[in-house]
Amino acid sequence: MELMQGSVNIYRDIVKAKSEKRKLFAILIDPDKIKIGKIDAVIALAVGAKADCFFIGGSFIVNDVLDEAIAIIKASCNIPVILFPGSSRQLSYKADALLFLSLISGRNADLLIGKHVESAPFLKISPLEIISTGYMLIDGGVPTSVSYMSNTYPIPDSKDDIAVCTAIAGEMLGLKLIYMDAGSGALNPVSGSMIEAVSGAIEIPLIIGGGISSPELARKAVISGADIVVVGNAIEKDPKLIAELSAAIHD
Ligand code: 1GP
Repeated sequence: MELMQGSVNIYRDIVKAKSEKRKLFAILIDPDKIKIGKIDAVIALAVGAKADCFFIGGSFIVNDVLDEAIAIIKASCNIPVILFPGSSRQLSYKADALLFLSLISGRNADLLIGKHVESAPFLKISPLEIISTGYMLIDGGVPTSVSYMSNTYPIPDSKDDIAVCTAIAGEMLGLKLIYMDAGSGALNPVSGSMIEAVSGAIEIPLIIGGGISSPELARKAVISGADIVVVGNAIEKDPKLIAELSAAIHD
């Protein structure tokens, strides 16, 4: 059930999967957290479990290994690599696509449009597929790097109505994906009721991530309406979870 291997149009394939009610599994690799030597094992497990794509990035990359990590993945498999940048410096032409994130849950103008203006000329000439994405930070019960680094408050986890209106506004602005994120290592993932409310209010695909630490939580996210489920931390801790996560999301 893998997504778009060797594809040239990743967004088209995400929309197709949604229309066919196929749920997608994205493995998040944060080059700050994963040891380069461990990537091979994660790739082998991802291929075996038919993971759909790799997201690569982090809110605070200090190690200069983004290019290297992507090169290793590209040399080992056909699973698409999608940049999930925490800053405009996290750019690599070796990836297949880039989530062009606008932090629509926050009110930091730089992260709504400022950084986009700065990076636009480079992205325009890049070979990357650019996928505009409304990024919504949801309170996951612990302060997150994203919240601190972006200087924005997350949407309270009980405020489904604010999340719904934010996602609708993002869709009306022409964004192609909505990504609701409780933040890496969140105590509480985005609630089933919020996922259900938002997925029922928009037509564009919905990505859910943050604090999904077990196959049961991944399953809950897809049953509630997630189109793509992203898992990072739990896989860093125990890569062998990949097979079970994949089954929970795909079956
Ligand atoms: C964070 O959504 C991602 O931006 C994944 O979160 O690392 O908690 O799985 P975890």
